[in-house]
Amino acid sequence: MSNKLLVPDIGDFDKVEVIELLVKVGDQININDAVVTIESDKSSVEIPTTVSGKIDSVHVKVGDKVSKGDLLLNVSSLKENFSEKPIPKDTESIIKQAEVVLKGEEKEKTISQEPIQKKKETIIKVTSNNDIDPLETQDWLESLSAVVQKDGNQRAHFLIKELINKAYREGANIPYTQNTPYINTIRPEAEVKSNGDQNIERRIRSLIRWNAAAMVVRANKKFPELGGHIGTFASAATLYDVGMNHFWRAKNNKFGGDLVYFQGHSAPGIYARAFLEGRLNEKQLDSFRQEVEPGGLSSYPHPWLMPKFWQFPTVSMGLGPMLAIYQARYMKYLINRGLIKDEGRKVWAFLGDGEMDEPESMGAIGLAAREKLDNLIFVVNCNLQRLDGPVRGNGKIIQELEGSFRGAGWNVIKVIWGSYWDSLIANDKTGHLVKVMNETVDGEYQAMKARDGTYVREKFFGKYPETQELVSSLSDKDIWRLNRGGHDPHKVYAAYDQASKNQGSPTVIIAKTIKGYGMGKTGESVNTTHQTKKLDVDDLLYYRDRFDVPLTDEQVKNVEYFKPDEKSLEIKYIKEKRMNLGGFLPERTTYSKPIKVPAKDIFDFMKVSTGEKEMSTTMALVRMFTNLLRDKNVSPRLVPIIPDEARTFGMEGFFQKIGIYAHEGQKYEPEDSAQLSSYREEKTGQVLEEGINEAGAMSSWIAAATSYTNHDIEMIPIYIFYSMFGFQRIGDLAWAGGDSQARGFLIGATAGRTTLAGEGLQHQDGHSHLIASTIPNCVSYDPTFHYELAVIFREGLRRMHEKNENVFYYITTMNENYSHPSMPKDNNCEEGILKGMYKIKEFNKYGKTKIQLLGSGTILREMMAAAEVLQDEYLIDSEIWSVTSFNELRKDGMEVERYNLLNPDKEQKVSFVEQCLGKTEGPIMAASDYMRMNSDQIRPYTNKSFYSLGTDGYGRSDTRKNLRKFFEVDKEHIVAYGLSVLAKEQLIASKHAKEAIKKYNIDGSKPMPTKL
Ligand SMILES: Cc1ncc(C[n+]2csc(CCOP(=O)(O)OP(=O)(O)O)c2C)c(N)n1
Ligand SMILES: [Mg+2]
Repeated sequence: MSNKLLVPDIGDFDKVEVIELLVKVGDQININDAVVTIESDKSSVEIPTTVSGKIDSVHVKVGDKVSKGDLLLNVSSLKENFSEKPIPKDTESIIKQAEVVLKGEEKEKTISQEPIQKKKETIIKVTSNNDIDPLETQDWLESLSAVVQKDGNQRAHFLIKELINKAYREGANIPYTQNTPYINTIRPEAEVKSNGDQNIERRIRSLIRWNAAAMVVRANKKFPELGGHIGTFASAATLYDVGMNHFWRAKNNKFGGDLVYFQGHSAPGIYARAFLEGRLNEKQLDSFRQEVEPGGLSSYPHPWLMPKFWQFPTVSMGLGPMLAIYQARYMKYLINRGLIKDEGRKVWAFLGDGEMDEPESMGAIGLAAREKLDNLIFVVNCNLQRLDGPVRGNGKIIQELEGSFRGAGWNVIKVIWGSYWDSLIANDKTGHLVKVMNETVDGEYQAMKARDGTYVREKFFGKYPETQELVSSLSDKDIWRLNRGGHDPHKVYAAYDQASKNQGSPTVIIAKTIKGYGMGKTGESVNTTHQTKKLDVDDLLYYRDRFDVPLTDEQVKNVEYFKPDEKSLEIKYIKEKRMNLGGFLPERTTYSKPIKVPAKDIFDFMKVSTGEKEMSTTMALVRMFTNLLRDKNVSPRLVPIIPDEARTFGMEGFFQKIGIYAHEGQKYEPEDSAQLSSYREEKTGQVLEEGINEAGAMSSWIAAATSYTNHDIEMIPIYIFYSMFGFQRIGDLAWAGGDSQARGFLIGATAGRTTLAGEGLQHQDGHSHLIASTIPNCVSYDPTFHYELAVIFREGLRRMHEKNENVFYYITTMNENYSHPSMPKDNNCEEGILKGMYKIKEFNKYGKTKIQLLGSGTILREMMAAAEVLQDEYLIDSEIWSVTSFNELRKDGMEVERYNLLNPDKEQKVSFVEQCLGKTEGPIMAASDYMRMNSDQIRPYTNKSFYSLGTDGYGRSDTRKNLRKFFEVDKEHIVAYGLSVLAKEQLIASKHAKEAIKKYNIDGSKPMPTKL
């Protein structure tokens, strides 16, 4: 039986070129095997076969242009393929879902067909048919109607609100509202109790509190400039301790480990616990914030500085919450793709209430709910204060957060009141206590904790006679002891327990605490708490007494640490608890295996000329990926990340080939299902299509780029973005990526100030390489030709994923189409590409005057064109250098210069720039599609005269030609400037330059583009 394989629907394209034949006559092929690669001027896509069998004949060859319906292959098979053609997976699941829905509808119909009791017409109608006592319902509704008629809507609204509050407190499942009353979500009766020894845990916590404060105070006694925070951890100690003792499971050889994002400036508390656990010693605590000598403890969680300890950099506020959300999503991605086991691991993120004001903190909460991230738990420490003062003096941060998170679909657990409040709330028969709780604003709550019990009785309970009465038998001391939920280990335990068991949605625990808890008059709940880093003797004595730390007055005066004997109950307990949970935390380890990079020849096709065929480097990159996806080692590890720009970059072919990750699969038949590049979502999909969300995409990239440590699996994330919306948009995340020792590729596509012609000021990037250069472990390149890209990319794979170097790559690719030459045969070419420059062409016709032309990215081609004009019209020789990375050249130059200055008596090293240019003739002129500062970076590392051209100033939309003219980086300007440079160097007469300026209509009086 013979079947024909035809060109499928390829969308809007017609006459598309065949660039690769992946099969030949006689091959056995199976359904979905790629047989041919076709390429339009925008993208290349593989065509998979829809028939299986042996190939009888091939009807196309490379270079042919094909359209929908053209014959590709004849395939002979044993059976009739059409009859055995399986229903596509998507269609099958859609049919199944439709059946389920239909069944559901039938059921609903049968219920609704039951006789409905005729009711008297009222203003409000009963819609539920699950009513067990319609008469009673009727009474209630009639009462309500009467209220509406007699006292108006407002009164009705009030009564309903009161009813809901009452119902909530009785434990009834009430309908959705934005907020619940200002009480704990978990009723005391429903609290799951901890099996921990509360006395020992309190003693341990007190010691951690003390040592955390002591390390900050001691550091500042030595060097007052060092700083540090006491108040934040003081407010969060219980929140951390309960997690450490009972919930957070460490990574070990049996389990992948929970991932905890610690609030940055609570670091002293985490160190103080590690001290009791025996992981850090006194000397190390004494080197808090003194990191220059090895062994110092970093100010905040920085994996770069403490690579065996910290896992996640969090102190730039807002990054922690966002990174944690995408980490949890990435964990599910790995599970759904079958790359790691589902072990029920959790991601916990500790956040400040002030931090929640950062747009990034709340920016991705919708995604967390949508993706049903029940492996994610946020703990917001609501100590009601930020750095300057109250977070919401006039409102209630807890209620505000509750509303936002509930609205987004999270499971919200409020932990507001400690156990001492339980009986008061239970006795609040009139509801006045909850009323005061609801009415009191955070500014008042804060002020109360800065005062005393008498003040609280007066200001809080004194508001209504009913509440005054409620506490009449309590002393002021008792009132003062009424604790906040976040300081009550029982309440915190119950919340963590419920959060850990929650399914189908992420959880946020909103815990109320006191900033500077236990710090007394100078630090507790006062506006200046955040920056209190010095405690005088009286404060220290108070702190000791407050937490019963067994130190003498003398020891307190010396601010000594306290660590019980190794055999003490406390130390045994703290270690035992951690051992039960699998080990210590935080801890950063790596057991991933390197990825074997593909053989060099996988990129050979990029080392030969494209001939007449023109393409952009963005397209060359997509071609390269298509090839990489055929490498069995690399393919499953690739994580393509795109923020809604796949079609811009010609990557839509990936949708069908490797699928878009969607945790629920695809519940609909895509509009373009018949097309080759159909929008295919799948549970095991590989592409992370992030939508218009660069920060989210970057967070995904960081999660994947640190997969080797957090999930012990080396992955190759490739995040492709509009270069302008890269570093400049998410620079802080990129910095955090560097700190995290991320490994992966960032691709700034459609790059360059003049390359992206029509898009204008906000799209045209002329500086991303400069921002990239600020990140020490970011290696960046601006290649021009496809073989440069191939060499750079393969080396990136080798360095990062085979050799496990902790660097990441930033590569710009363009959307300008041109033909690409073959890779020069010169043996040093590859080394030059990687080090940053190599000679690509030389004009030596006249042997009189010479200039060195350095070009980068697409401007290299302007240089090459200018060199021809210089030779043909002005008899000037030149050498043209392709500069793939001014950044890499500068790094080398700096290092060499430093070495030479530090070793004046030794043989002086020569920078790579000087190795290339030192012995050449003539001045140097460099240009790129970036600001002059880009090429100026190497100016100090050569002794020759150096001039640069660049695209300083705001971009604007126009044709590419006009833009290059405007920014003076087109071939005409290069010629004119080149002649001027030679005249300045007294190598030719200035009249030549003047003539060229005139000839090319260059207006010498035009202001600098930076001023236009
Ligand atoms: C992006 C960013 N902006 C500013 C800061 C400086 N900063 C450090 S802590 C802090 C206040 C934090 O308040 P909150 O989040 O409520 O934490 P708390 O200490 O109260 O637990 C500020 C403004 C920062 N670390 N990151
Ligand atoms: Mg705060």
